[in-house]
Amino acid sequence: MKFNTRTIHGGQKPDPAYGSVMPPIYQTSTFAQSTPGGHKGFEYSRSANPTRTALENCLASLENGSYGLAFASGLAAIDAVLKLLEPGDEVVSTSDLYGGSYRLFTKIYENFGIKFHFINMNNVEDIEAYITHDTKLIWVETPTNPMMNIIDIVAVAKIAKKHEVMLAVDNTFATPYLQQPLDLGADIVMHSVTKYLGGHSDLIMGALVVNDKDLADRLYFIQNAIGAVCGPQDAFLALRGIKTLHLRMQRHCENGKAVAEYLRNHPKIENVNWPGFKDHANHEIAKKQMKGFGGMVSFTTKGNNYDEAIKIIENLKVFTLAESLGGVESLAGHPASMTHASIPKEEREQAGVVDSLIRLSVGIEDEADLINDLKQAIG
Ligand code: P1T
Repeated sequence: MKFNTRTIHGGQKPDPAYGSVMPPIYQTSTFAQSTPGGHKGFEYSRSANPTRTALENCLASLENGSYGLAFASGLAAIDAVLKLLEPGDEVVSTSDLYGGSYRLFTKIYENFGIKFHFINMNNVEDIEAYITHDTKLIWVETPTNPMMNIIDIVAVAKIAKKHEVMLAVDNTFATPYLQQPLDLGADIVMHSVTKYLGGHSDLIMGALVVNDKDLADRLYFIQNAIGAVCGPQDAFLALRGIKTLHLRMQRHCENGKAVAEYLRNHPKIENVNWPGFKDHANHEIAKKQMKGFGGMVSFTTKGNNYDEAIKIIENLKVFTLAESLGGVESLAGHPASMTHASIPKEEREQAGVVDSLIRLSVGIEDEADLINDLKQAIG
């Protein structure tokens, strides 16, 4: 089946009980057994729940993977990957990434003896300088949050294979509609389902998809042993959201382009970060590994003027000032004080997350309303 069909049917068939077309919300913690071990495939909802299983199979199908696992949040999914590691292990990660991922790495896992190297992966060869015999994981976010850098997944995968290091890709910004990291050589693809997959800003959820059976078994063990799973109601909402992923992403890409181009031509705007621009540092790689450039755009005000940035954010009317992204509605954020506040200022600014940076999650409203809103807000 083609991708657009799998968003609707992946992992789902009419429910055997009554033929319900949508997977029912199996709102139950446990399942009756006729004799110990005598059950119909489900025992206890932390271990597995039919609504969650339908979602996990759907996610695996969308990422061209074999095994999907759904978690209580994106960070819970990342946490499960890190639990594959042991004290003394090392991780090489992108330096420009979601602040919460950085916080989990440095404030939780460094205490457990894991060492992280945060590096600029624009030149993929630079990664090799940080790989030691203790390196177990390369963590890549692409496009990066919030600078929209693009990392060459095929090139990183080659390095990972050469050194027998696992490669995980946070595919939250791109979604499997635009980019399928497992096909490009990644071992694990991770999502904050909260964002484009859910698509309606009505749930918090994370996911992992892998191809390797042994890796899937280890992650399943962690998922069940730790218990940071999503509930059946949220699994249902995610399944419903995913059914329009392909349509929404088309419009996100169109509106993202229109907004990026508008901002770029505005005299009061300095830099606009969007991988669709021909002069974006890694535009060619984006073109190679993505089907489109997405709906995320970030920009700075002329002269890096912080007050001007705050004024714009406060003036916006159609864009809502809020954390998160990927919903049908347009959101604006101030990474330095919101999503990336947990990264020390100096490190943050080195990655480009300066105080005048504004991040937009361009929604699927009418393009003219979005442009007019920016026009009146920037003045
Ligand atoms: O919020 P949660 O579902 O736990 O997902 C964490 C996460 C992981 N990876 C990326 C790339 C993300 O953007 C996020 C969450 N990001 C935001 C809340 C944000 O506004 O950027």
